[in-house]
Amino acid sequence: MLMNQGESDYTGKLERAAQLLQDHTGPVVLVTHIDPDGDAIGSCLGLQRTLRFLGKNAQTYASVPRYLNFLLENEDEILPPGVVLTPETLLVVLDVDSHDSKRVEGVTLEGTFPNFILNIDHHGTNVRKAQLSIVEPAKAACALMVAELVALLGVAFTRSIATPLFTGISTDTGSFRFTNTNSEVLEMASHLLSGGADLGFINESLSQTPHHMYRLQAQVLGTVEFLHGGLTITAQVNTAMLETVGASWEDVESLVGVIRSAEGTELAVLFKVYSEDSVKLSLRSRGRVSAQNIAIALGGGGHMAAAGVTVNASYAETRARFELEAVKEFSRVGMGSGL
Ligand SMILES: [Mn+2]
Repeated sequence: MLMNQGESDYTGKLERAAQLLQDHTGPVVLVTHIDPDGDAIGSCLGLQRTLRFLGKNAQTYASVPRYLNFLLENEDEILPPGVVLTPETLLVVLDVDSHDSKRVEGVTLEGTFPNFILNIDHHGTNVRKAQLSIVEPAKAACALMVAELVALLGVAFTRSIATPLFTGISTDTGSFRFTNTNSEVLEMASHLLSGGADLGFINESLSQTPHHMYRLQAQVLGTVEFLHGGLTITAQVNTAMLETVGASWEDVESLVGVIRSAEGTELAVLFKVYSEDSVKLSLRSRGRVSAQNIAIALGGGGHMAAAGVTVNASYAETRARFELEAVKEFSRVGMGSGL
């Protein structure tokens, strides 16, 4: 694979990170992004357990969503956001740009960055301003990068370490179905399974749909529309729908996955109408168009296959802006004729 200059020394940087963590005697604080997903929590837990195995004082601060609680071995394994760093703390920021203060959760970093920061991330939009930024967009999951770091630290994949890392890789590859599922992903998944990652436990724990979700899905699926000659499927969800069925915004994350399998579509978009002037789009692509390009054009970010953006405008205006950018993206890849 051809890599650009900044990313050509991935292994060297990972080795530096391993050395840094080995040598560090003070506390290690791990944080990740807001609305943490399986990759975010899995990366933190995999690294935290590895560091504790090495005798380090390592602690994650994050808001664990209820559906990922099964990964925790005890209830205070991850503490709520709001840590105050001491000068001797090494800060590890996973699965998010350490310098994106709106997205980093757990610690307040606005303006000042007094501590040494190790940033491990696979988002190409990362500005790479940490003292050690390991950013590799070609990696399917941050948990894959952490697993490679764990191997460099010489720590074996036990059930306890492998299970969250496997969950992270599984989450960001859509259970090994997205196009980012390459041989490297499957090889690492194999190593993690050999180490005791419990695939059955992970998948059964992740497929525990709360009863109200079926009623929420009925409401959201009632809003489905097909645009762009059937290339795009959209749906929307708003506060009133959530209130009707007793659901929360946290419940909504998975719904874009429900619509993305529509026959003949290339793009799936779920509009989360937070208020009169705030709408979040969750975009999914099957791989021919870039969800990331559309999200970036609207002020957000993400990956080719999965991206998101919050637009401060009405639903109607947000939707109009989205449709414009989607047509541009379909045109860019030669699918725009007649749209
Ligand atoms: Mn990720």
